[in-house]
Amino acid sequence: MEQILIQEEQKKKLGQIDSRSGNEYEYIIQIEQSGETSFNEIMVSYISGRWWRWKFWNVLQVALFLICIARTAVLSCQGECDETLTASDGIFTSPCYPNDYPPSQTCTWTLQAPAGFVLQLTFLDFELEEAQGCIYDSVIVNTGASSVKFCGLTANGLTLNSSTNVMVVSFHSDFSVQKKGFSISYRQVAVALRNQKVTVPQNFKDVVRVSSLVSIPALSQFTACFEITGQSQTGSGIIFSYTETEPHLTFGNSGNSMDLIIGNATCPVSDLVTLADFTSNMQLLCITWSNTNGAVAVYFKGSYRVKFCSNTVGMKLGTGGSFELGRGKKQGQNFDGLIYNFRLWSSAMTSSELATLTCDAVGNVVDWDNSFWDIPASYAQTDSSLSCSTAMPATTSQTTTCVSPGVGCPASLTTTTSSIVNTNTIPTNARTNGKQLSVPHFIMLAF
Ligand SMILES: [Ca+2]
Repeated sequence: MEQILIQEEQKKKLGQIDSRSGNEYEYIIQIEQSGETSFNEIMVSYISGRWWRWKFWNVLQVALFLICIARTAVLSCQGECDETLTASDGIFTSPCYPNDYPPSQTCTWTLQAPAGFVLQLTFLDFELEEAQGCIYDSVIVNTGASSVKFCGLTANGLTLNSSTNVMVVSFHSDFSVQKKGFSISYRQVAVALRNQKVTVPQNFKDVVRVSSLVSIPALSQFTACFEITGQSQTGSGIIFSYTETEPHLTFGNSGNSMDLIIGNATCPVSDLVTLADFTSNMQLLCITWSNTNGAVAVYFKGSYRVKFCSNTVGMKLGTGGSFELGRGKKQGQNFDGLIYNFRLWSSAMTSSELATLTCDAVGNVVDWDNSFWDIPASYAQTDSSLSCSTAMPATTSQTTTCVSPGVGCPASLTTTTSSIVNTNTIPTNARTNGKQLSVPHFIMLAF
């Protein structure tokens, strides 16, 4: 027979765990087997009754902690609520979208574009609690010239343009009734080509060219000025060309040397400028030609160099051709770099004229303006640091200088806040919830 003897004196006090919880004891239990003189010892723990109170207290704390964690997880979608967005395009949403936005939330997104650009935003999705005057939940868009307030479903699908390079979108929710909120896309829109530089296409199928709406006259002399940047390169690099049925004017390196090619006459100009002269710093380059004496001059980095190519005397460029950056006829021959502010005049400027030429001097044949160029959008890069970047117009109406579609011509700048008001025909989605039932609306705020 076996028996268990608990020897109180052998109990080992482990220590008081908590003043309110009691003590925990550990006992040595000796198992005495009859007929044997030895004892087997095992350890058991004994915990006094007050331990349960201690346990409850700690479980409660853990539970509260877990509740807190869960709430934090819910609130975490409020992150990045106040932001300044400077990317050229993007999307932002209300907190927790497409789930309901949190109650009592206030957010502000400041869309910031470089000088010379406006911002265009589109409500991809929009649903807020609806109320007369949007007094509960609202989105306010400050376009610069005015402020427009939205709630309900009214903003869904709308596009708004700023009148300056800053646009502020504010969101507010009250304590009750939440909806899924909104998703808004935005993009910076260059007002003028003067704010953009252009990559010379390396792809055969892509062409940056003067618009076919521009009639290029017969030229017996010309001046072409542009700013150019690119890594020093060897091999071929055609910078621009004028093509009728055949390339009739080409400037650049066609593989052997830097040449100005007019018709079938080649004028080597490597002694005036080479591709290696072009660096990552954008530099003005002008090249002039006159058929009276065959003078070819290059103005680059402030120095004017001229030579005479008699084989071009009497040549003439015909009308009706296509003027392009690069050559666009053969893969891999184009200059690998960026061109900005390309302008063409029908006369050969003198060195003093070139030295005093300003970036905003208008080319009388081709100017650096959207109305003169057909530029695939992916080849134009906005850059506020360009030499002739324009200041932001005071109102969007000034953007009507875009006479033909181009990368810098905003597609729908005529969408004004006043026209939006008239499109307000979306049915109500109001809920009562103890609040006043209302009709859909949005509100113009005057500053
Ligand atoms: Ca609400």
